[in-house]
Amino acid sequence: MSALSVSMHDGVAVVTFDLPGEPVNKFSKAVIADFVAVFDQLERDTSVVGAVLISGKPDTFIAGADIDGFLEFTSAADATRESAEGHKLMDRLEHGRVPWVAAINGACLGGGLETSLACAYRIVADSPRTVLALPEVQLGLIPGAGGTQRLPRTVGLQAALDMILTGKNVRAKKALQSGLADEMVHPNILRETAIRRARELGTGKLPRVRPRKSSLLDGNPLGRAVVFRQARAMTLKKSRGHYPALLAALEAVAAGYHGSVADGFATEARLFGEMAFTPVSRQLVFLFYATTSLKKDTGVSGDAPPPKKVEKIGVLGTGFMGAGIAAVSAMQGVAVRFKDTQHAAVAKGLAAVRDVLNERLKKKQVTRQQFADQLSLVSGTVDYTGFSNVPLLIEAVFEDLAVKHAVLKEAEAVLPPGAIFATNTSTIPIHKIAAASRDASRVVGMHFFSPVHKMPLLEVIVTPQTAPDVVATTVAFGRKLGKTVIVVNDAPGFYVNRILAPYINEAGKLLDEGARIEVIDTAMLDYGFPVGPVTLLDEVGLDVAGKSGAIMAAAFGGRLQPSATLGKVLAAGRLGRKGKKGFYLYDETGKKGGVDASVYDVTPAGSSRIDVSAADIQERLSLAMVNEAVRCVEDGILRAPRDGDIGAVFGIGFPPFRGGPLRVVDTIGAAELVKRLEALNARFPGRFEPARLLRDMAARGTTFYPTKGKPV
Ligand code: T1G
Repeated sequence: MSALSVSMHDGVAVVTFDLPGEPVNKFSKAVIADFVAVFDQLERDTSVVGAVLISGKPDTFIAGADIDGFLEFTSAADATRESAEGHKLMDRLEHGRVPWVAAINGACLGGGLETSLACAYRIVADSPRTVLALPEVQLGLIPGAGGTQRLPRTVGLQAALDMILTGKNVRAKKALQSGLADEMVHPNILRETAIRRARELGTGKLPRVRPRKSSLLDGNPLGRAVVFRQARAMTLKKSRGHYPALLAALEAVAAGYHGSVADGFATEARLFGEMAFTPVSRQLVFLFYATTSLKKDTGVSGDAPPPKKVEKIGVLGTGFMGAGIAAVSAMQGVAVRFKDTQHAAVAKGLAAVRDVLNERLKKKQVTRQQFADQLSLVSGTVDYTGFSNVPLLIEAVFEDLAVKHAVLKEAEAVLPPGAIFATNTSTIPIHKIAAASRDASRVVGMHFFSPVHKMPLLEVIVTPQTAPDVVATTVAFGRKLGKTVIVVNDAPGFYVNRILAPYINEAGKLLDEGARIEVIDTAMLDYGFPVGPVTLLDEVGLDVAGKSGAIMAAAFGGRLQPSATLGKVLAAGRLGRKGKKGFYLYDETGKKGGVDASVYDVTPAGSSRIDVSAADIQERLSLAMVNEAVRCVEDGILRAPRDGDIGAVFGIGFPPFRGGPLRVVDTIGAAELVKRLEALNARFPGRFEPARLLRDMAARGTTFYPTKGKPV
C-alpha cells in the first residue's frame, strides 16, 4: 500500500502521508518511490494549481529518513548516492510547476524538515507536539536532503548553525518567530488554511519566493567568515574533536557560500556518506535504538501487570533531593504531599520547589499560569494528612537505615492498602530497608540523580520480593517524569554508583602515586567525559564520596578499596565545592577556580608530583569502569547490556560516541580487553582482574550485541 493518498480540492491536491502499519512517517526507498509517482502525476495534471503535504498521523508529521535504512548502506559512496537522490527529489519539490505547502502538525524531523524547507510555504499547528529539528548530528550524521543549504537561506546562517550543530527541537511559536514557519494556526484549521495558501500560491496571489531572514553578519562574506570561525571554535571546544559530523556539517554549510549552492549540495552528499560510515555514527545510532527499545520496556520480564495510575504522590523529606522529586512531579501535573518533621524544613523545601519551577518560567518554557498551577500542586505538611489516598510515596529522608525504617513504619500506618513505598536511597540496599516493612513486596528503590530536574536517569531497584505491579508502576511513573528508566537488581551501589566506584578510586590512586589533578581531569575530558573525576569528587562532595566508597569496599573487598588520598583530604576537613575547599579552589560564591595546590600537602605523595601520560590515565580509569560494568551483567544487576550502556551514558555522562561501557567491550574485543586488563593487573594486583564473563566471552569469541542488523 502506498504511503501517500491524494484528494483534490478545487485544483489543490492534498497529499496525505500515512505510512501503513507504522507509528511514524519516515522516508524509505519505497516511500521515496511513492513521492516520485505523486510528483509525476501532479506535474502532468495541469488542473492542479497547488499541493498540500499533510500527515495522516496525529502526533508526527514526518520523522525523517528511515534509520533502519542506514543499516543497509554498504559503503560511503552508497550513502552519498542516497543523499544525491534526496536532493533530486527536493529539487523537484522546490522548482516543479506545482507549488507545495507543508502543513506541519507534530514531529517534523530530519528529512521531514528538509522536505518542508523545499516546499514553497510552511504552516505549523500551534500544539506542544509540533517540533521541528534537524537531529542528524545526534546520530553522528549531517542533514542529507538539502538541510545544510536550505535552512541557512530560510532562517539565516547563525540560527541555522545553531539548529544543525545541536539538533535541538524548535517549537511552533519559535519556528514562526525565526521564519522557519510562514504561518502558525490552530490544529483544527491547519488543513483548510494549507489548501487556501496552496491555491493562492498557484494563482500567484501569494508570491512563491519571499524575502528571507538574514542578519548583518550573514549577509556578507566577511560576516559569514566570522560566524563560521566562531562556530568552528565553539564546536571544537565542546566536542574536543570527538564528533566529526559537527565539523562536516559546518563544512557543508560553508561550501554553499564559498562556492555555488550546487557545490553545497554536492559537499553535503559527500560528507553525509562519509559520516554514515564513522564508528561514532554507529554508536549514536545504537543509542537511538537502545533508548527507543527501553522506552517500551515495562521493567518486568514476561507479562507485566498494567501500571497503576499515579496522579498524587507523597514525598518524605523536604531536602534538596525531595524538593527535586516534588518539583519534577508537579511539572507533570502530579499532586504532591510534601512532608518533613519541622515547619521550617517544609518551608525551605517549598522554596526550593519554587526555585526549580521558576527556572522554566525564566526560560519561557512555561507560562506564568502554568508555573502557578504547578506550584499549587505541591502542599507542605508536618503530619500525614492527605496520605490516605496516595498510591506512591517516595522517601528522601536522611541516609540512615534507622530513620528510613521509622518513616517506613509511619507511612505504612497511613497509606492505603497496596500503596508503594519507594526509597530514594543511594547507598543502602533496598532489602535492608524493606526488612522493616509489613509487606516487602510493596517496597522498591527509586534512585534519582542530582539535580533531579536536570539528570535524565532513574534507577528503579528491585528485590526478589518486589511485586511486578510495583515495578511496572514505578517505571511508568519515572517515564511520566521524563526520566530514562533502568531497572536494576538490589546490590550495594546498584549499578551507576557501582561502576563509578573503581573509576573514582583509580583517580585517587593516581593522586596517591603523585599524579597532578589537572592532568587526570584533562585526560578523562579528552576521553569524552563531561567532567573530570577529581572535579566530580568536589561536585558530589568528598564526604558523600567517602561514605559511598567505604560501603563499596565493604561489599566488594580489595578491588574497590578507596584511595588513601580521599581519606586524608576528607580528614583535613575538605568537603569539595559545598565546603568551598576541596581539590580545587572556590570563591565565596562557590565558583570553581584552579587546582588548590595546597591539597597535595595532605596527600601521600606530598608536593612532589610525577608525570603520568593521558593514555595511561584513560586506560586505567576507563577499563576499571568497563570491567565493573561487565561484572554487573555477570552478577545479574542489569537485565540487559543495553541498560548498562544507557545507565552509564545517561547517569554519569559516559561518552555517547563510545556507546557505553559494554559497547566498548565489543569495540575493543573481549580477548584484547582481557589482555589489557591482565597487563594492568600485573602492575596493580587485584584491581584489574578480568571479570569471569569477559574471559568466557574471550574464549568463545562472543560479543554483547549482534554485529549485523539492528543492534538492539
Ligand atoms: N527511522 C526509523 N524508525 C523510527 C524513526 C526513524 N526516523 N523515528 C521513529 N522510529 C520508530 C522507533 O524506532 C519506534 O520503533 C517507533 O518509530 C516509535 O518511535 C535525510 C538522514 C519521531 C519523536 O532522528 O525522535 O532524516 O520500537 O517510540 O516517543 O537528512 O521516534 O516501535 O519498532 O520514539 O512518539 C532523523 C528519530 C533521521 C527522529 C517519536 N530523525 N525519532 O517519538 O515514538 S536521519 C530522527 C524520534 C534523517 C535526513 C537524515 C522519535 C519521534 P519501534 P518512538 P515517540
